[in-house]
Amino acid sequence: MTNTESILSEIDELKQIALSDLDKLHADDDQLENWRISYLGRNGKLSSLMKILATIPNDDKRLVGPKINDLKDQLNKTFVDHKNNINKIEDKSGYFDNSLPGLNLSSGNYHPTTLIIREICQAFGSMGFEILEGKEIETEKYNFDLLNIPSDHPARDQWDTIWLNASTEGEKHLLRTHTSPMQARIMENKNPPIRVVVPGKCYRYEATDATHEWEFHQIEGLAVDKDISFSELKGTLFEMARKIFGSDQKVRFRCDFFPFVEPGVDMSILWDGKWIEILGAGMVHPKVLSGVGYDPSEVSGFAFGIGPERVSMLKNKIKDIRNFHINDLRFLSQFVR
Ligand code: FA5
Repeated sequence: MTNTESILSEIDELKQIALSDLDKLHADDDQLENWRISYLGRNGKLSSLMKILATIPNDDKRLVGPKINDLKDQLNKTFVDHKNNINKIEDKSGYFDNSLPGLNLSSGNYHPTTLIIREICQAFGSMGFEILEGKEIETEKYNFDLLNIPSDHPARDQWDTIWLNASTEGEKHLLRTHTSPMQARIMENKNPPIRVVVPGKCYRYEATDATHEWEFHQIEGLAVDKDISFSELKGTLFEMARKIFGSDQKVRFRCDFFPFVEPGVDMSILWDGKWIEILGAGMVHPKVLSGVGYDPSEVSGFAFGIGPERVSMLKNKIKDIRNFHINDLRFLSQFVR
């Protein structure tokens, strides 16, 4: 083999070895720099080839010289690309460092309102109540009229209402001010015996403060059957309070007024030495029963409406109901279940 043939084959060999060596390097560290010095440095392998170039005939130099220059350009470019690639993406395909710590995956939690609604519904579920949901947009008829709240009744003033522009066939629509409209809707579609709870959102056009939101939840309850008495109302709500707050929980019933029940009560629980009201309730008014086609002399029932956010505030020592809506993870992430 002539000197020229030997240098040409050395160029090919060097190219293969250099590229294969570079391909094995996956981190931008000393090894890369060592590769560069070893092949492209002043005393590197490419420089040695240049020195041999001086020893071959001039005619052959024209053939061999450009080949060495091409190799130099190719190695330089491949080196820069390889280094950039390592820096740009941490894609170390084929390379995995088992000793690296794992990535922390963050997972979401249920919202505290969802948690308390589930807990309360579960308490009633264990007493034989089924769970239904209703519509947030209601008609005047179901939100007020069928609940014995006529348009001139002062009780309508209690619920400053968010009326909607949409009206079909003369019916006025609103964002429901309570979940009680579901009482009439359920009784219209079912025959007794009925035992049902209805969780859902309500809206009232009112200023917010630490215990009032304009958008909040209620859980409506309704039981209708032959011979349902007030003592069953008390027993059911007392049992719910014990399931939610503990077996020695004390409760208090006081007279209250809601046009759709007679008699009406509110229930408070003894919490931190104070009586705190958590719900309104009563025996379903005979006018409500007859309004949906039931015979009040045949069936009777009780109904109640609980504010789950208020229950959660007591259980979890939450000072301001507005925390439920401000979407602050420092608050929300405390309710992991
Ligand atoms: C009612 O809304 C009746 N529909 C409840 C009822 C149902 C009575 C069936 C009789 C029979 P009241 O306005 O008191 O009643 O609300 C019931 C509960 O909802 C309150 O005890 C409270 O826990 C919650 N609540 C009422 N207004 C708000 C508000 N603005 N923000 C947060 N919670 C509220």
